Order: sequence, then structure tokens, then C-alpha cells
Amino acid sequence: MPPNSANSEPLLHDEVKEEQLEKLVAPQAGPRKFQIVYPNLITFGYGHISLLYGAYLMFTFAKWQTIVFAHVMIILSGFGITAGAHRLWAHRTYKAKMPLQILLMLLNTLAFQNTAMDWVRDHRLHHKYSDTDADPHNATRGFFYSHVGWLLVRKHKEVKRRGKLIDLSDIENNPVLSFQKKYAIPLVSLVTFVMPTVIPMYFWGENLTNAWHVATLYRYVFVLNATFLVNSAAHYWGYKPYEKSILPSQNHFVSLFALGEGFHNYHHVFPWDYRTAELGNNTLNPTTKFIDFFAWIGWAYDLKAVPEDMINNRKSRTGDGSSLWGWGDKDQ
Ligand code: ST9
Ligand code: ZN
Ligand code: ZN
Repeated sequence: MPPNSANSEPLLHDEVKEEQLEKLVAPQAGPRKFQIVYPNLITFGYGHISLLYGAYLMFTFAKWQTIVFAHVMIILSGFGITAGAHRLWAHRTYKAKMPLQILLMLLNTLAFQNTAMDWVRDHRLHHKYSDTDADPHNATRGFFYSHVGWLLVRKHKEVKRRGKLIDLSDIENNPVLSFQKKYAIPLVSLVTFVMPTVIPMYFWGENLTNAWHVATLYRYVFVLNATFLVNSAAHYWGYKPYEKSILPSQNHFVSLFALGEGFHNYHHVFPWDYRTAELGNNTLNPTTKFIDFFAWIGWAYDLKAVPEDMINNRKSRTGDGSSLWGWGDKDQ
């Protein structure tokens, strides 16, 4: 049974008018001809070969400062996705003052996952139509498709049709995100690619090959894959303590790489919680600590969290009986 087919609406037909779309269930994985985007195939292929080459250079020729620099940037740019695009802009789980918005926009640019505006549109669509054809990375089409395959083909027409109906007024009226979109090309060129290559060469005399493959490409493609794992692995493997009828699952391995974003069964049930997990999960949730720190200095405020009784209530009604950590209880 498709996750969003609780009502008995018929599947969507091509001739359905825009105003009727919202009321209709999106098809889960209808017959589809993939239109491969070859330039993406080449750039993602090059990026992944460089990821491996960068890892090799780290164990052989790269300077230790370059390796440390790359990993610090992995964490910082990761926060640009998790605390910025995801928890702040896509879900509005907390509010941020201007200095934090600017910092997150720059960290988000360092991670370059399209503009935050496009990221938010796709992500709101993902939550609204999870694992149907209107979800940009529909996991019912397979692990590879939900991981990276969806970026190598033209988007499904349901994504584009329904995406136009997603309310983005808050994002479009955000001056920091409008700035990012307006200057996307120079910003991304400078922040994502030039700056991380030049810093190691200028400050500690790293050579171009090591700086480019370790600090720029390994660092960038590593964070891309950590993000992709949330769409693939966390929609495939793990327990479902909160809602057993959906694919998103509690995946601790993913949380480890994705700065706390792997508690995905919880997140799909309570997307408005700034922790994206129950409190007990915070040991694997550095993004929550990041937001807590900025709340402490007053740059983040109005942090939203689901009350414990609401969580417990939901678990007992629709969960699979597994524990907070997603293991143990179910098998006892
Ligand atoms: C990248 C994506 O960055 C990463 C996203 C990851 C999301 C993860 C979420 C995970 C959960 C949170 C946890 C975070 C954990 C983080 C851990 C960190 C440690 N609605 O796009 P086009 C319109 S990849 C409405 O060309 P095609 C669009 O506006 C890296 N409309 O579609 C346009 O209209 P117009 C960098 C939509 O041709 C038209 O359609 N990025 C929507 O099908 C054509 O748009 C890249 O490499 C929508 N949703 O191509 C780029 N979407 O003409 C990759 C589109 O009027 N993308 N439209 O302006 C592409 O090359 C292409 O988008 C494509 C599809 C080939 C995939
Ligand atoms: Zn998801
Ligand atoms: Zn989300």
C-alpha cells in the first residue's frame, strides 16, 4: 500500500487540472522512461573518482593541515545543510537572527547543494509526497535512485507539477536566501571551489593537486554522500518506533555521518522538531548541539520541540514497538 494512499482517491491522470492536484494521491512509482542527463553523469562520475583519489592522497602525499582543514569544512558545511537548509529554512523548527542566517547561508554555499531555495522546495515536496512519484528522490524506485540516481535524470513530471504548488513565500521573502540565489554562480565558484583550494596553498604551501582533490573535491563529495544517505539508507534500513507504515527509519549509521539527521522515522512524523529526534538521541546529534549553542548566545530562538507525552502517545498508537534507539524492545 503506498504510504499516502490512506484515502481511496484514484491515481492521478495527466489531464487533471492544477487546482485538483492537491486532492489527489500521487502515483507511487508509475511506469517511467528515464531521460539521462549526460553532463551530470560525467560531473558526478568525476566527483566520485576525485573523492576516492582525495582519500588516497590523504593517506599518502597530502599535508596534515590540509586533512584537518578538509574535515573541519566537512562539519561546517554539513551544518549549512542540517541547521540551515533543513531545520531552519525547510522546516522552520527555530528562528535565527541575521548574523546566524548569514553564517548559515555561507556554510550552505560551501556545501553547494543547489540554492537553498531550490533545496527547500524539493525537500518540502519530499515530506508532502514521500516515496511517490511527486517526491524528487522517491525511494520506492530503488536505493541508487534515491541516493544519487535522481540527480542524473530529468525530474518526474509530478515533481514539477506539484512542486509549483508548494508554498515558498517565506523563503522567497528571505533577503539572505534571495542574495544567495541572485549571486549563486560567483558565490558557489568562490566559496565551494576556489577558496578551499587556495587556502591550503597560500597558508601552508600545499600543492594544487592535493588542495583540489582533498580540501575541495573529497570534502564536497563526502558531504553530498552523507546527505544522500538520508534519502537512501534512512528510507531503507532501521526501526520505526513512531510510524510503522512509512519507509523512513531510525538509522544510527546515517546519523553518524549526517550530523544527527538519521533519526528519520521520527523526523517524518514530527518534522517541526528542531532536534529531529527524541532527546535521548542527542549523543549522535551534533546539529542539535549547534542550534543549542546559538540559542545560548541569543542568535537562535523559538526552538520548537515535541512534548514527550505526544511522542509517547504516537509511539504506542502507530510505532513498530521498538525502543527510542530503535533496537531492543521489539525483539524481547
Ligand atoms: C544537490 C542535491 O545538491 C542535494 C539535495 C539533497 C536533499 C537531501 C535531503 C535530506 C534530508 C535532510 C538531511 C540533511 C543531511 C545533511 C548531512 C550533511 C553532513 N518543483 O532542475 P531542472 C522546474 S546535487 C517545481 O533543470 P530537469 C525548475 O524550476 C549537487 N518545479 O529539471 C525549472 O523551471 P524553469 C549540486 C521544479 O530538467 C524546470 O523544472 N547540484 C522542481 O528535470 C527545470 O528544472 C547539481 O548537480 C520542483 N521540485 O533536471 C544539480 N524541480 O525552467 C543537479 C524543477 O521554469 N540537478 N522544477 O526555471 C540537476 O541537474 C537537475 O535538477 C536534474 C533534473 C537533472 C536533476
Ligand atoms: Zn525522508
Ligand atoms: Zn526534513
